[in-house]
Amino acid sequence: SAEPPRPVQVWPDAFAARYRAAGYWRNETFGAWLRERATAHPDRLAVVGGSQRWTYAELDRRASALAAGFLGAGLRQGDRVLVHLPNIPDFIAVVMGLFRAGLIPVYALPAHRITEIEHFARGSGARAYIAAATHAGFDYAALALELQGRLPRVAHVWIAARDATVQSPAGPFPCLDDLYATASADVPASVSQGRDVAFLQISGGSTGLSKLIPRTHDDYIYTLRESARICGLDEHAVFLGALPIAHNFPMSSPGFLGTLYAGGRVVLCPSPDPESAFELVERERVTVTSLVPPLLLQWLDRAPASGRDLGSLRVIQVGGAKLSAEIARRVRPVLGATLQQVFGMAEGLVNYTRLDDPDALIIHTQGRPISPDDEILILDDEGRPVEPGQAGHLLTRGPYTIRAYHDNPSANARSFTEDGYYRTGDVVRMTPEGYLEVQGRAGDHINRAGEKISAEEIEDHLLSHPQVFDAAVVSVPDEYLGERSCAFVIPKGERPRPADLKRWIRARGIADFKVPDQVVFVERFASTAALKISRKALRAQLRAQLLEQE
Ligand code: J2J
Repeated sequence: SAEPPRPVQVWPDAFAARYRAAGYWRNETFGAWLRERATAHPDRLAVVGGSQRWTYAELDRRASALAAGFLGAGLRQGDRVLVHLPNIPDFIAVVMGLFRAGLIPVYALPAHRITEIEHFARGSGARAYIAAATHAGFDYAALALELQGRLPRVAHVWIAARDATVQSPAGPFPCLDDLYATASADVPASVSQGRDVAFLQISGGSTGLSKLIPRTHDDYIYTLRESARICGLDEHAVFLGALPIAHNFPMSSPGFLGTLYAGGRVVLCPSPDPESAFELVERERVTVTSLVPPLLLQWLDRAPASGRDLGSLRVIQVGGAKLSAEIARRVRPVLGATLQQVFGMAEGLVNYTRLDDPDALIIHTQGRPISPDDEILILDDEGRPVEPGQAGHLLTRGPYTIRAYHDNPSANARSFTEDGYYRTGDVVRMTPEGYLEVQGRAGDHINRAGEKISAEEIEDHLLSHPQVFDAAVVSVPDEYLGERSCAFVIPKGERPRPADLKRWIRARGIADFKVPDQVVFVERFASTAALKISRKALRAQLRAQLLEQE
């Protein structure tokens, strides 16, 4: 079979030249800057998690050992490697080791299951899979076995914990701890160039399955540098990774990578529950963290009675889904920190409110772009610019927004204009100050507490059930989650029980957050009679019907 294509990301020459001339792209690489930091301040703490406390020198050494181990096992520069790890220090050593070796991480969320992992492995042509043995009650080593059974191309598996007992047919899976022990004296700081693809991030997926997003060293490091500056990070910064750090937000805005880039310390919280986070904030004197709105709600709710000293917190970033002004207002009085709203996307564009902005902007807007070269278009349904201050579709291009997904011509044709703008699918308006307010989405995904769910993907799973004739999945406003998912189902023959349908979906091997929160049975969809009604129109109608009933 043909070799799968290598990931690339190319901007037209004139744009690339402009971004280099402006100093955005500096031909820096991940492997090289980590070595620079480790040389400049070897003994400063870089990563804290569980019982581990790694200095910059230690992180650098581990990255080199892993790089040597991965290449020694037979992986070749440019190979893709699925990274399926929770918030543990190994996550950071692994990605830094992959960067150093010129290998390309493909990030999966801990919640993803075999169906999604297989999709990412196929789409990227991955040759290796790295996971924890078990985490939060799930057996990732068993998933590894299943994956290799389905896709023999994934020839290499590494498991994070030494006590992994799962045997592959060829014996126990090797573990990272064995690689850390490898001698690695002759690993170069970096074998990559700035323009090379550093990793594949996954898209929120508005239609169908997630797409793969190739980001280069040049473009991503630019966002780290600027995000760290905008968020006031320096060597004194202590960043708490509370959301799963495979998410683009806690990874790069400025996230754990931006914190390390700035020479600060990353503290990893392996569980999302606020009490674990508060304990770490107090113990490690955390200064900044990133949260999605529902998690912020929990923090606001539980911080006062937690008995923890949270006085070290300077900045609470909130993004991933719309934050209401009501809640935004409570951040400073309750948590004693400055709120920063963050409106970003794994495809590129990130907007921040600035720390010294007036309260009106911090509370009511989702910020303004990182770069003076982020180009923003707000268009009406016919593709014409809206009047100033009016809402419209957000399109963007710039020095860190991709021009194409990996190996996906049909998605590229849909998601990018001919002159290279990315269609975000978001509906926004711009304030006179040039700040964006997110109004909603044009596309049909569900933004469930910051996790994006494609309606189409879940409908396909429902349709595979023998007692389902047709299905439409819609988002419903939810006080706590922001949005929850509701599946309208036309049964075929005997009506299945909602719980059985949910179990069916789960058994398809997909992330738990994608299982419909609510199932409503209907006899027919009113307008499917008019044969050509779009799914989009149908979903809108069903959503309206549901809201009316409530
Ligand atoms: C409303 N909607 C928002 C916000 C994202 C930083 C922050 C977030 C993400 C992210 C990210 C929103 N208000 N503040 O990658 O680097 C919705 C929009 C957007 C989509 C992108 C980062 N912040 N959104 O959430 O790729 O609909 O990235 O297009 O997961 O989340 O989702 P994702």
